[in-house]
Amino acid sequence: MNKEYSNEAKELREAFFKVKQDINLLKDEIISLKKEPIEKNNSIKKRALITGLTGQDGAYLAEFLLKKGYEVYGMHRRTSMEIFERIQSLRKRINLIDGDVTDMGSIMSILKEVQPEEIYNLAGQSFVPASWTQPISTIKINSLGVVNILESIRLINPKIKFYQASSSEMFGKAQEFPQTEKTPFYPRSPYGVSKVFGYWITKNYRESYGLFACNGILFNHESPKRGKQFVTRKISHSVAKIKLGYQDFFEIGNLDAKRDWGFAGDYVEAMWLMLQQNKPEDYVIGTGKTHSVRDIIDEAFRIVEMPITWEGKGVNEVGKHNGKVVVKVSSKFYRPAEVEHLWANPSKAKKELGWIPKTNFKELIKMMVESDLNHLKEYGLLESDRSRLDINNVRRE
Ligand code: F7E
Repeated sequence: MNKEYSNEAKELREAFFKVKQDINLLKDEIISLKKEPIEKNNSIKKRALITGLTGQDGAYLAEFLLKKGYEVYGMHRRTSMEIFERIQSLRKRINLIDGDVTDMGSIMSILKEVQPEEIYNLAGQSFVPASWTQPISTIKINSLGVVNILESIRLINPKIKFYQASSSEMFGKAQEFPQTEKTPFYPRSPYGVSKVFGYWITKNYRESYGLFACNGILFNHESPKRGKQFVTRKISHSVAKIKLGYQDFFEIGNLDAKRDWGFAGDYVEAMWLMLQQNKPEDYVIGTGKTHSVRDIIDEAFRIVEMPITWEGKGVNEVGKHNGKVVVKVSSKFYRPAEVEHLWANPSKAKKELGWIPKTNFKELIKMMVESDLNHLKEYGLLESDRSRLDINNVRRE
């Protein structure tokens, strides 16, 4: 069912879908404005600055803070191609500012201009495999970026509350199960190492200068807005493409890696709650349940009514539906050092923040697969997706 188009037809088709998408986004914006009036009791509007606004978490947090009545400022790095896909429907309600966490001067001017009460540092190089190919830039953004913001806060207004996006990747080769705020770190990638620095410098500025600075140690959190290179979205998108006949199979790495997977929309509330406490502290945020990559694949195919069976071992393992291969293991997705199992104990967050995740694993995978199916049905396979398929019709990421 692969559709072929002439170049002109392709351009027209893309333009048509773009207009259709813009109309739908406008509709969404109107619906969300009608449905979700800003919470009352906000006579004085709080001002929040989000770095990394254009990422998955930035989009959910901006939406959350707008509903709370905040004035939201979103910092984004100016690039030749601007990516505002995730915040399209909120764009008119957010103040966008050019800035870069690796450039302390730019942070200082933004703090002077915006005068935020709260800063959420979500900017980062977040794709773990890219941290082996670009370790230096990963460290510049994920480690030095944090100290640039903390220094700017210290020099300009030490009353600003600061949230640091710390990561369960810091536990890496986990030293105990499940992991709590007290579990020692053992990072397994330059990404994990860069996040350990971010964690400690945040804690250190809290202890050295009395800053209200918190680490949210977030376990994997996913959504339909997740980048397609991360395993959950890679699976939901591939399964939707297979179901609709755009692709025959997809390739995957370590099937047995286990993570504590939750919904990003639930996790941004925990970020906000941390900054509303009387005392700044660090919190583990996760669901308390783990599943393997294989579980996600089984569940995603079950949702589209294409149950699969597994055959073979290691790199020779395949997943089949009705005797046809739909998943192949490939060593090119293995990591130089793997994190085999992460499992959160979010008791402290539950007790002190009153935070509990609302979405379970099955609901999360269903939400992601259905979103990809609906998007593909409405817009077809976009050129940007097509170009990432190689001659074997396999996504290379
Ligand atoms: O991999 C395995 C892979 O890339 C999850 C980031 O948000 O969460 C995320 O990091 C697991 C790993 O996320 C493929 O080996 C198998 O064990 O979805 P991921 P991640 O590396 O856990 C943490 C908390 C962060 O902080 C990060 O910023 O899945 N896996 N096969 C695969 N992973 C990918 N990407 N692609 C595969 O084909």
